[in-house]
Amino acid sequence: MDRFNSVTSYERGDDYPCLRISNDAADAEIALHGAHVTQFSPEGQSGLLYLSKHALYEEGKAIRGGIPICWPWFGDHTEDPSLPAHGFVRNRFWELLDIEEPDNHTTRVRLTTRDDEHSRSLWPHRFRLTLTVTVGDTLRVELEAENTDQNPWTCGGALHSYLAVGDIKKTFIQNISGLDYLDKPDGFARKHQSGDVTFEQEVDRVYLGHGGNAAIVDKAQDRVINVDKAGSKVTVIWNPWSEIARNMKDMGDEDYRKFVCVEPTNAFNDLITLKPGEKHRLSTTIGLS
Ligand code: TA6
Repeated sequence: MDRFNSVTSYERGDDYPCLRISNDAADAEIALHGAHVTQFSPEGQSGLLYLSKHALYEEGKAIRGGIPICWPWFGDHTEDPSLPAHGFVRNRFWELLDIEEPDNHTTRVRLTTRDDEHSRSLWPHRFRLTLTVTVGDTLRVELEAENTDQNPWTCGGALHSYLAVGDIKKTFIQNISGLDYLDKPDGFARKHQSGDVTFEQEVDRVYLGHGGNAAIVDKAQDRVINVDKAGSKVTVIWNPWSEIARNMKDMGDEDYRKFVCVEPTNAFNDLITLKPGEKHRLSTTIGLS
């Protein structure tokens, strides 16, 4: 890798390359596996992303925490549940495309992946993905999907962001009120959200018609994480609560208290169809307000 002021590369274990970014505005880390942003801390702040101490750093396994890239489908595959949950691009190494340092406060890293024999055995289409990660006062992550095939195809996806909070029981989410959602623990029953989203049990909800911002109010740490997005009309909010967390081998038993996922999503009534040569961009910007 060329020399950059704010970026160093390192290996986490054998053959598991990662990038560490440290500029005047923030620190961040990205694993090339899954083009996965695992950490982001604005100067003087504790991390805005939760990362499990038990996360697995192995090819083919998604990292628990940070921002997994779900693509080309979200959740279970609708026709074939034997296919990997949340698609396959979070489970493979991506390539580093380039790095830019426009000023001392900003570092931009681009990573890419495309179809190959293995991907076409899971999803029979040609594509190119480019992830642009911009580390500054805020963290911006943009996933660009391009149809490089001869025919149109349809995809879903999500930026499955694990946001760090001091205590989920003292956390609520604003700017979601008034929307309908599909409640996964209740068989995807359609319900209505009145007021802020609060957490007293497992929450796994698909909010429909949510095109804008969500504010995660973290009373325990007295801070508000702001999540803005573009290219998505669905937001998934997830916290597994105690029992599911206990059964996840890559998460500590009490870790459900330390995060909430707020996920800019393309799924359900917001799937994306691209003709040959067309592109779709799904992005999130995460910062403190
Ligand atoms: O986004 C919410 C969700 O789809 C949940 O239903 C839950 O299973 C979670 O993602 C985690 O999925 P994973 O495959 O990363 O364990």
